[in-house]
Amino acid sequence: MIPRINGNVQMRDGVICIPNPITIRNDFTEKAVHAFSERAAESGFQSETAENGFISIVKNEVLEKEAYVLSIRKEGIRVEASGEQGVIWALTTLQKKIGQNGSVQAETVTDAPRAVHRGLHLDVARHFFDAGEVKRIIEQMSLAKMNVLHWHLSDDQGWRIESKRFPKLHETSADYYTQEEIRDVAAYAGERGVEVIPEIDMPGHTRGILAAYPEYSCSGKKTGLAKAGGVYRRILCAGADKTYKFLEELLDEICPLFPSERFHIGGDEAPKAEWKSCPACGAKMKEQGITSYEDLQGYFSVQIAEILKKHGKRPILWNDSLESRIRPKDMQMQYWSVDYNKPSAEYIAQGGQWIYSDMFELYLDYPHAMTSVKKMYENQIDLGSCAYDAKNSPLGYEACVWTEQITTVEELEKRIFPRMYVAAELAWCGAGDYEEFEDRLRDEMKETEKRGISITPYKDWNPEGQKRQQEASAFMAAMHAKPSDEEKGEVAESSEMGEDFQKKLLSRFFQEEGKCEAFY
Ligand code: TNX
Repeated sequence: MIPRINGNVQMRDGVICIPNPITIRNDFTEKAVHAFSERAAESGFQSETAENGFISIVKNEVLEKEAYVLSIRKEGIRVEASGEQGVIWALTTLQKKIGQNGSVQAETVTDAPRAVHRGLHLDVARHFFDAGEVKRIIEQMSLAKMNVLHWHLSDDQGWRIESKRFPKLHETSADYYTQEEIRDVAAYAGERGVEVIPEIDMPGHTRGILAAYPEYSCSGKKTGLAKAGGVYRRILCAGADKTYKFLEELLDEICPLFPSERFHIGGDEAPKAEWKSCPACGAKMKEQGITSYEDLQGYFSVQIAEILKKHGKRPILWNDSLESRIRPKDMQMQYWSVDYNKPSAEYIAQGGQWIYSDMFELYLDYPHAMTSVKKMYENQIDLGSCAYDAKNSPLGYEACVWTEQITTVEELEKRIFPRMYVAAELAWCGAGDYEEFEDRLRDEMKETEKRGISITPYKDWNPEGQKRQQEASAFMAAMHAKPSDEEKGEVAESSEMGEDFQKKLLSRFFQEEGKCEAFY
């Protein structure tokens, strides 16, 4: 089973046959047992509520937020938890333990996660995956006790939310979720213990917005959706008041679709070239006494955070945003890039809340040649110059799947499975012996395949030698392909596109021992 129980299992005598129908006494809301009933039905078990249920689910306020005690005995099964997520994880454990023949070993399981944030980031902007496909992934996450889907819903290549207020947004991008679908996905996730955090990336990565409403860039000039990955110059204008008014109306419409109390506002890779020659940005800086373009981005983020606050939400930002001294007070930071290590180190040392998504360790768009199962599992959270200890350790792990190069759901699933389960294990119980973990992972993947999910076959989990070199180089070349003539002027002057950068990146991936100086 993945993840391993992070507590203890006390074996008892006997094997218990699960009755059909399963009767449940439940102290919580219907939501807490809904996924259980659906999954049970798939294996031919009916379930119904009853005062003297075979399964009794009781509130135990003493337990930590997601912790549970599952006690399986002849007389019946007892689940104790303080919150709904604890109930969901207990019932998930139970379901995974029930064998083909509907029986389960008598035992008592005490379990709780080590990290509060156990996430998957899914980019549906570069390539779109429909609501049903997203739900399938959410179900696999829940079975691995992961609790956050970070849904990257807009980027240079597309905007994916129906907007009644600004319909050109979804009309321009063609592939999008209706508001009803979004509510449905968030509710489905909620029943599975998964919080859905939307990301509207800004002020950079916004051609999805600007292709529909170019008036919110500095030049106001027409632009199209990006056709390839990369970093683009065209970004939102941080000087014009009308940009903020637009974003306020837009967020007022979007925020209520998501029950989460967090909202990711991106903030990564925002080239400042256009701001530098924009009179409105210049005037805003003067008015606010701002002296750097990084701080102007900080000012922008603070304005957005104020809008979120009205909706009871706090912002998450990629760690690029820490280059600014002006920051939303209640933010959380998501660490992906070592390029911003100095401010990240300071932020972490000061006790700022953060999520670990190091691109060298947790990027699932990268092939196994770069991020193998074993390498992920053996990750030690080494941020080079960022010293941290238990007191300011991350909220948890989030594996990221970006989709510039991923066009079909089969490819998407192969990138995610089994590696998402490595992140789930690290976040729930931490690493132990790799061989032992790998055995469990192989069993787990058999179950995942039975559910019709595409997985990367075992032989490709940890590529070695020539094959590894080739696979990694091919991916890098595709990722950093030269822009088309049409797009050339739109691409940011960034070292990240150059061959030197690719070489540096690859050398970091192929560095088996120690760290590559260039990056720390
Ligand atoms: C960097 S990670 C990005 C994304 C790309 C990803 C590709 C981050 C905050 N920005 O825009 O998709 O690399 O791996």
